[in-house]
Amino acid sequence: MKTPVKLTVLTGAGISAESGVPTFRGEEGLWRRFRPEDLATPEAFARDPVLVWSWYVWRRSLVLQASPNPAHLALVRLEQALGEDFLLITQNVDNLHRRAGNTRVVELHGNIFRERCTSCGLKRFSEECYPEEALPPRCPACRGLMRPDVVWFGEALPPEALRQAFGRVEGMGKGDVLLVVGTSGQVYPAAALPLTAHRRGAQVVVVNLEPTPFDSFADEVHHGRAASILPGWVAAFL
Ligand code: BV8
Ligand code: ZN
Repeated sequence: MKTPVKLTVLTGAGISAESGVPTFRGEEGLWRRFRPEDLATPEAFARDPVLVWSWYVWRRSLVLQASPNPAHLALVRLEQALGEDFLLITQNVDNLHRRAGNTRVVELHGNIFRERCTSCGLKRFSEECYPEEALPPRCPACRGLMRPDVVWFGEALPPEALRQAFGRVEGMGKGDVLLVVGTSGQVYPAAALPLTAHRRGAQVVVVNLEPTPFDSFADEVHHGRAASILPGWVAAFL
């Protein structure tokens, strides 16, 4: 067994593409049909909570029909082998990493199956794909407006998730590895993580269908589908 190294993974929508969940910026991307400012912002929700909820209910139904793919399962094998030396930081809100079996997961942008009350802050886990007439859902405690517990554009990321993610990469050193899978590197602050890791001397490995802004400084770049590349990469790493 090699000397234990810390392996951290950063994932984006691309890792779920082969589960049938559309990415954000690909040709079939979610944003193609809708403009981000129309849906994933607090202003959009204030303007039309039913429209925004309908989009999330549609995405919940898509994700519930999806299953984790070999790329998700390869990351479970990494966690099983590395334990505390493993951490998974995801931008995805589709809960597929947890459904696959990962537990050491930092959700930078929240979770589409969690919702919270805009008045009293109550949070609950729900896979409910509410019918139109039941939107927007009301808080069971105070009847306030429930919202998806995800981070919208212009909203701060959850402080605890930020602390865990940036604390992890800032604590990296030579020999540590950051594996970056399925992200276009357009959304900040998540997109700042790989360069921070690189600057701390960690080895950066990119697995993505298309070139990314990280390719220029990455130690290893694999262009292709995560579900085809990751199982082999993980087997060679362990
Ligand atoms: C913040 C949750 C500050 C919701 C998401 C200018 C104007 C306005 C704002 C900004 C600006 N400049 C910067 C900003 C800030 C903004 C931002 O970065 N905007 C970008 C677009 C320019 N960021 C924010 O607003 C963040 N908050 O900065 O707050 C602040 C601070 C204090 C106090 C108050 C405020 C919040 C950002 C979070 C937004 N929420 N999601 C929801 O999902 O509905 S972001 C959304 O994009 C998803 O989370 C998604 O994960 C994320 C990133 O996208 P990717 O995951 O990378 O997906 P993408 O489709 O882009 O790429 C997929 C990749 O996979 C592609 O490269 C493709 O080639 C590849 N791929 C495809 N198939 C495969 C594959 N790879 C391998 N295998 C395959 N099979
Ligand atoms: Zn409430």
